[in-house]
Amino acid sequence: MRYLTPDTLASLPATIRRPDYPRAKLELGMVHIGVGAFHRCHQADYTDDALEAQFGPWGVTGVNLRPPRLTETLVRQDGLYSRTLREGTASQTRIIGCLRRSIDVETAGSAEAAIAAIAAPSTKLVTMTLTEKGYCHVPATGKPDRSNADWKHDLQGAEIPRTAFGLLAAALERRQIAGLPGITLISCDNIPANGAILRSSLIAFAATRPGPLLRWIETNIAFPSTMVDRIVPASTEADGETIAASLGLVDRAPVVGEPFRQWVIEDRFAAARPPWELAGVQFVADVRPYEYVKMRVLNAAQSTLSHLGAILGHRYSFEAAADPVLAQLVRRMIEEETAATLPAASGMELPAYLDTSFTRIRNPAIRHFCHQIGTDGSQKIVQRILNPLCEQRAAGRPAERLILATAGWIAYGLCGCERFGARWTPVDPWAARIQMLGEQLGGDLEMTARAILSIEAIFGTDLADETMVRAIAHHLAGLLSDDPRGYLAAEASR
Ligand code: CS2
Repeated sequence: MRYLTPDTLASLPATIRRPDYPRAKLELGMVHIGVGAFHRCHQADYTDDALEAQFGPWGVTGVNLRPPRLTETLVRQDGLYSRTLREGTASQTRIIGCLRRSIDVETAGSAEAAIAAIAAPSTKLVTMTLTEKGYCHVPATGKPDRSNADWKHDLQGAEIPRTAFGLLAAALERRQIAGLPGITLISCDNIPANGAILRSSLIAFAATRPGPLLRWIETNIAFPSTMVDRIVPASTEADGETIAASLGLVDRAPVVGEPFRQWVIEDRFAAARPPWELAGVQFVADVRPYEYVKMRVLNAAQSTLSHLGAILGHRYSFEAAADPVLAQLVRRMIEEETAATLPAASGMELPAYLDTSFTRIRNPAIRHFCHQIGTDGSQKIVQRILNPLCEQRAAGRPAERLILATAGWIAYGLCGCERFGARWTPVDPWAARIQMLGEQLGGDLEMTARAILSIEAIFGTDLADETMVRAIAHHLAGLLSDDPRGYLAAEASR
């Protein structure tokens, strides 16, 4: 079997687009931490467009602190991989070339190569996709979680860091000692004010180290916040096979996403950057309105459809979105409740943005498992569901459907309990706690709701009142009954 490599690039069918720039001359100017499917299909796709529009020193060094192992995939293909966009039966594939180097910290047994890449004089910025929980923050407050096990591990000065903070602190210290200029750190994760959260966690981490590092970071590093958007499920074996058939070669790191993409970045840089605006990236003074709308509409719809969808037996989010009961519930939640909490974001006005979001989630060519979206829900529901819920309640406006969506997440977690049928094993930092509460208290749903709502790291302090307890317990009884569909159908039309 032949594989995708620089040597086999020329043999690809003519319909496959290849990097249209002198890749061999591409210098390394950026590092990306967390090379997963989303990075490969989003930031790297934009960077290849920018390189084609205006060639410059913007090659990427990819760094993974944990699996997936790049040594088994991208390293063997010299960083080349295919990205395919699918909508219905249409599909379009290109080969991305900007990843010029890949480093696996775990496999290397040392972070030295990654530290050296970030500390290199030619490096101007570091982008990252760490997932929500990679920021080691308390979801409800955004503050660093000093009890986080990986964070504590890295504070000991571990050889192989488990968090981006261990790696960044070591690399930035090296820059500071060498008298090098500052750089820009760009979070590309779905957390509100992601630049501010990245900054606050990094500052808290650096504050524990002796010397001038903390002050150096404060004066030399820029942390623009960003809104990133493209639906990109984890690649599957079936994707690999279909793509191998269309390439006539095996690609060990294919990625499949939807055609839609958006990237909005706060215009605040410490050093040069790629001309991403030539690829359609929006540079704005304040990214907040864009991230609020995206997380409270698109992401909230995905999470609610996935939690409730899994309970109704749907496998994929496109199936859940095509279920009339769930679609009606989610539409009404956003139109009648969330909409009142949305700031004005240019080009993202309702109802058009909501319609587009539904069309995107319903794309049957994007097979996004409900359980993938349900993963780490405790880190997602705050910005997607709980913040608009708190705002609606504080303003004395309706919030019933946001409460139902909250109950949906809790019920999704309780489905892991023996008592409720052990239907699946939720993957979430809080899964064990919820499971324990469900097993111990599940005979009394009000007690269960009260105990779960008082987890402050998720719910803060505004949602643990008796009105919420009763409403959530009522929904749990319906969602965990023998007829959750009947329950939701009645709720949808109420
Ligand atoms: C999804 C997101 O898994 C999830 O949490 O909701 O990955 C979503 O597909 C992206 O944010 C879309 O931009």
